Amino acid sequence: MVKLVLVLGDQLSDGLSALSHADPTQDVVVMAEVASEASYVPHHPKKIAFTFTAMRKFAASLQARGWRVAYTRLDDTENAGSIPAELLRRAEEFRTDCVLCTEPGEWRLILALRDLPLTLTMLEDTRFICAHSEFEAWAEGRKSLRMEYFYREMRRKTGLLMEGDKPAGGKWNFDHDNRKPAKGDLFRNAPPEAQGNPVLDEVLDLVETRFPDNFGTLRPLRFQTDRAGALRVLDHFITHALPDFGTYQDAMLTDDPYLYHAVIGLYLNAGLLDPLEVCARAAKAYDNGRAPLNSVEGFIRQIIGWREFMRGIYFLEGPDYTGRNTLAHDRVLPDLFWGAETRMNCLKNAVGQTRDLAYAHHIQRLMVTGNFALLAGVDPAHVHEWYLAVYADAYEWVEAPNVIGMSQFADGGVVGSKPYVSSGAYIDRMSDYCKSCDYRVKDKTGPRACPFNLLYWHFLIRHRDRFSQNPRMAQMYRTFDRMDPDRRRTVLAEADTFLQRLDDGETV
Ligand code: FAD
Ligand code: DLZ
Ligand code: SF4
Repeated sequence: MVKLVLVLGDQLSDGLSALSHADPTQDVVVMAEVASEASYVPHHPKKIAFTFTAMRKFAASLQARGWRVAYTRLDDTENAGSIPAELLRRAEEFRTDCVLCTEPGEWRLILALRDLPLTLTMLEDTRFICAHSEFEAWAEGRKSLRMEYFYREMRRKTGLLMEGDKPAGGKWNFDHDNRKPAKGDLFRNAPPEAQGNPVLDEVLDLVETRFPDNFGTLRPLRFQTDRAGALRVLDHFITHALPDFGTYQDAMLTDDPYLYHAVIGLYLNAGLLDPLEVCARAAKAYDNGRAPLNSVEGFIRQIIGWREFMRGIYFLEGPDYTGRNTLAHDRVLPDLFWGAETRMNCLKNAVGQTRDLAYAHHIQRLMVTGNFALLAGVDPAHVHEWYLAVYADAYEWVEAPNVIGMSQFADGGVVGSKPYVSSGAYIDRMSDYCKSCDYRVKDKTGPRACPFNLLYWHFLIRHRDRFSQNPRMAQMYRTFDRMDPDRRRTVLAEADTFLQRLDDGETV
């Protein structure tokens, strides 16, 4: 019997397990642009346009290689509106009840597919280095799951940067050499931008018409939308940015959104690049003396370490993970996240860049927007929805552990051993934001005190019972306790006032 081979918008890989297990001479690939996927969160228009364009091009490349592809466009009149409904429609059309798919990256869709009244074979997603069973075996019996130990296993497994059974350079992790601030450099080479193409132009018009109110600037869209383009971005990164990636990976600059970052997350997650090929290219640059170990190790750790670890956590923790709220935070996400005016220059920049590019790098996500949401006590479900919507690389399997876990500590410490919080001093050290801000980062109290300075103490004191015994946080509590009592009262009272103004919708 003919099989329907489902290929989702983030499964655009020639080596996809569902495709490898199908027969191009008789099976039918099903791909569908559907309202349910395009609107379960208000995705950034660039993300929708990237996804649809890449889907259309991938479908064309499959057809060129002899596959029969049943492709549904968003505006097709018979579009059934969701992936399960499209499968049912195609099952009737092709008189079959057999569906072959690769496991989707979201519980939501996995559960919906399992509910279908069709015979479904769901194959493992082999585009990842660590299978679910392997992660479960690694996690079994451990008191806490720490990325660093998992990462070492992945180094051993892949042989990347290994000299026999020892790590290259004698250490697993070279972060000690990293984390320097960066200076503006007019000659820094940004990732190659794609020019328009007819497929993209058509999709841009569609997205403009169908999603006029979504947060984010649609045009110009300069992302690559096929594998050849994604490979060009990778080449560019390896040659021009990788050598400095490690040193400046935590730096933030107003006029340079990309710095030395690869800007490949969206291509990796959509399936246009393969994580092992990316890491092999970086390792080769080290072997050839073209990039130093601190950068190459740091980069490879992000991919075989953090990326795989986050996926492992998402599937290990189960479908309720996104609803966790250990710190019982319940503030509504402030409007400034959706572009409302703010006097905080760091947030204005990180959110503005996100609106324009559907991109922000890790430290902007973690230490600016994430840090602020956590310090202000925003409901992690709102924060999760925002991140899932606004970044072109956002899919729940990787976004949720980063947001619910790493950034908001809403999972109570599954991902990280302590919350990522900081006062304004960290942002000042790593960026050029503070010097153009209405607030003064050196002011701890008073009318122009940096809100991060106030909220930092407010957060720690709100959660004293939970965190004061944490050995990595005890010093912060000692610092607070050594402050003059009047000053302590003032800091907390000013933080309360700030939060009240935030809740009242004032421009803060
Ligand atoms: P680079 O800095 O050049 O890093 C190279 C690659 O390493 C990335 O493309 C990515 O594949 C991987 N990587 C780096 N850090 C992580 C990490 N913490 N988790 C998983 N992979 C990582 N990444 C996503 O892919 N999708 C998300 O939705 C997402 N949401 C995030 C939300 C928050 C609050 C935080 C703190 C981080 C999030 N990240 C997410 C991780 C990271 O910020 C992005 O992967 C990275 O910014 C993508 O840009 P880049 O390709 O230039 O990355
Ligand atoms: C992100 C996205 C969007 C915007 N639209 C579609 C779509 O119309 N059809 C589709 O197959 N996939 C889309 N995707 C990617 C899916 O949301 C993604 O496959 C699931 O969330 C699982 O990770
Ligand atoms: Fe952000 Fe505070 Fe610096 Fe302003 S002073 S940019 S609010 S950290």
